[in-house]
Amino acid sequence: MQNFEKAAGIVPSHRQLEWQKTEFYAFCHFGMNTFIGQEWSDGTALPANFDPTDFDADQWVSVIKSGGMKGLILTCKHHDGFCLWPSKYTDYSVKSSPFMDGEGDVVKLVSDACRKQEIKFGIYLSPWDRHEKTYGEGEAYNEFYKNQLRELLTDYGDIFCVWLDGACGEGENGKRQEYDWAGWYALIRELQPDAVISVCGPDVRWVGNEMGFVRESEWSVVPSYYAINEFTEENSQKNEGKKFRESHKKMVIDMGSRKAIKDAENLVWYPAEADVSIRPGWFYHKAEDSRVKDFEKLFKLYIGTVGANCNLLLNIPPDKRGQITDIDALSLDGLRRMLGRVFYENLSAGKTASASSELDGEHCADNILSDSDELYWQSGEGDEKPEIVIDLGEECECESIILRENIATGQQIESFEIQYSRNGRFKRLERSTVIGNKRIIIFKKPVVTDRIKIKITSCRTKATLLSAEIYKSK
Ligand code: FUL
Repeated sequence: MQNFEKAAGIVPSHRQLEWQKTEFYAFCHFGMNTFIGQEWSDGTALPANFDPTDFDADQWVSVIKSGGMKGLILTCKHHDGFCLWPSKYTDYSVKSSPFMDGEGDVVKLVSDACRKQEIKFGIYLSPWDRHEKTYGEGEAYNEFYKNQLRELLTDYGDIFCVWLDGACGEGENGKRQEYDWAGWYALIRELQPDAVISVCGPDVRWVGNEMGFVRESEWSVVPSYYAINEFTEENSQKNEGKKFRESHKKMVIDMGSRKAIKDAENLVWYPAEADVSIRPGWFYHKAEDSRVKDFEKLFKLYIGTVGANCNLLLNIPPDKRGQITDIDALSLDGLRRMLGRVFYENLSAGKTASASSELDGEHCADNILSDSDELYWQSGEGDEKPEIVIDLGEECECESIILRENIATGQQIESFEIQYSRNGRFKRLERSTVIGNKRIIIFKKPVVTDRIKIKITSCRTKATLLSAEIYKSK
């Protein structure tokens, strides 16, 4: 069996599948840096600095929900080591700060707000810790880190993601800490078996840059050496500074094509996530209030990530009050409205579809137009270039299409075309590569037609589609 056939048989775990459905969720960088105007403070800033004047976690979650996001990941501890919860294992935390007279617990307040407003909650716990004195001492730090993980994974309800950052700015002459990744993973699996372990972890792949640049063909099945932490760490941030956030030069562009995986010994399901900040920095800085990405930029970012088989983790940093500013909130609200306008009317809902082949009656073409997340179409044996035609019943103006593969049974489609019928013949409208969880294509020009064809020009061992939606904007 060739590797591309093996790749076609690799499927996501249950936790990866659930994570993939989350699609678009928020990062909240909040902590010591928020108050002292830095991105990477060195762990010496006094806890007295941490003093939000009007903290309101419910407001964070309302704003995040208004942008259409389905989860929130909080920087419970960033590189400076300052903890947003009263950890028993250090005094460098909220309990030594003026916040709620040392009685506050930001992790509790935020996780409660997420649960109340029904979005998922995840944690970021920086492996690199510039405050903790055991950092660099091997076992002692690994135990300290485990203890902190245990606190966060037992006291705050269900956690959907543990985000392990590969960044370290110690440099060659700095402290060197060998992380006990395997021990940490085992603990995460034991305490929160449904949580994905992202970035320096086995479940979710960092796309490779912080600017939302996504490969044209983002494969979720890749050689297993991309899931080794050294690979991620090597490409992660090593110095404080914005240059890193604006570059994608070091990225491996072809990770998953037939050619790229040809000689790989092992293949894994390792889907991509893009982390991007709504502002130039990850933490809030007043001076960047005028540089918040507007809704049109966010829209492009959304289409370019979520619409290219890559989940989007958008950072919205709360300010010194402990709230998300109106500027960021306005952009998010604008994004949701724009999505509502562009994908206004699903012209294919309730219509019919036919295919060049169907595996059997349970995998019929009409399934792609149903609302169900279980029903999907699968091509028949031996059909190497399957086609599926959606009959809209009447001439309509079509502006975009959203396609989803049934990734629960693997990622198969390598390339496809969208065609439209004109005077009884099909003409090519768009060409694209992989689909995966979602491919969104906004047509270069709207077309008036009564039939749209999805022509799969290359697939691995079969083709599946979970859904196809054809839209007209408002
Ligand atoms: C990077 C960190 O160094 C940044 O400060 C930020 O937390 C980003 C999400 O990851 O590696």
